Amino acid sequence: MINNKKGFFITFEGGEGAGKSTQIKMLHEYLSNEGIASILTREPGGTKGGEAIRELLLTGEGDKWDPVSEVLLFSAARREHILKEIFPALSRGQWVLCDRFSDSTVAYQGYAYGSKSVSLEEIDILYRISVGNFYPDLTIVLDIPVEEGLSRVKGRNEAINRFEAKEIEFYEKLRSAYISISKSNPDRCVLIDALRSKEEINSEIISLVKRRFC
Ligand code: Z5A
Repeated sequence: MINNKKGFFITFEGGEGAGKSTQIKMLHEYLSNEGIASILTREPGGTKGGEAIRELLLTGEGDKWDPVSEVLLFSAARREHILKEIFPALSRGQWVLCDRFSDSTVAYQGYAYGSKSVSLEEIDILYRISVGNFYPDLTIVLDIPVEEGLSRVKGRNEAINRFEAKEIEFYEKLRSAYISISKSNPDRCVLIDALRSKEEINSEIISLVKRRFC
């Protein structure tokens, strides 16, 4: 689906409050200081339609959507994002830094819902329909103990969304899912200990990016 990719595609993943938004901004600033053009985007979102779908997905009651419906909505937002933002930026030679991407679908809808989770085969079929045979160049997975991540989210003093008011078991399954995804994709994913200062994590991410791409 993209045959003139010039930039790199880096995704940030992890459980609640792991520090993805903080770290993605720090990397964006570092790249800009180095003269490397990058765009910072997020899922669900990143386009007008994607942001409208985000509003549908994040607001309301926890059980507002069936897990399959959620995957369909995330996939529709992802297709818009890929076609209208991510591929064009990569073709222009910009790097794309994305706050969450398809591993979130696998971790949240594929594992964390337990017996109500969507099968990984179905998630994979929808990925191929909405994105095709295209994957991030690097996925940074921030790992943090559940209690610490949730306490950071509460400390932010912002309204909580549908995914931030689940039972503790949900977040434990989520953490295990991210560890398992990282182990299954060792060439693409790097698991990073997020229970450190923002600056320590940032410097590990910069070293990693320099080793891989510079
Ligand atoms: N979702 C899904 O289910 N399926 C999918 O396919 C996709 C998404 C794509 C989007 O929410 C939701 O959609 C998401 C999964 C679901 N679930 N939730 N919620 P979102 O985009 O609104 O939120 P998020 O991605 O989950 O972000 P977050 O976990 O709430 O936060 P974060 O980005 O990981 O952390 P942060 O905002 O950078 O930091 C949190 C606080 O901690 C903040 O006050 C920071 O200043 C502080 N912080 C950050 N780093 C540190 C360190 N190192 N030390 C101390 N304090 C820190």
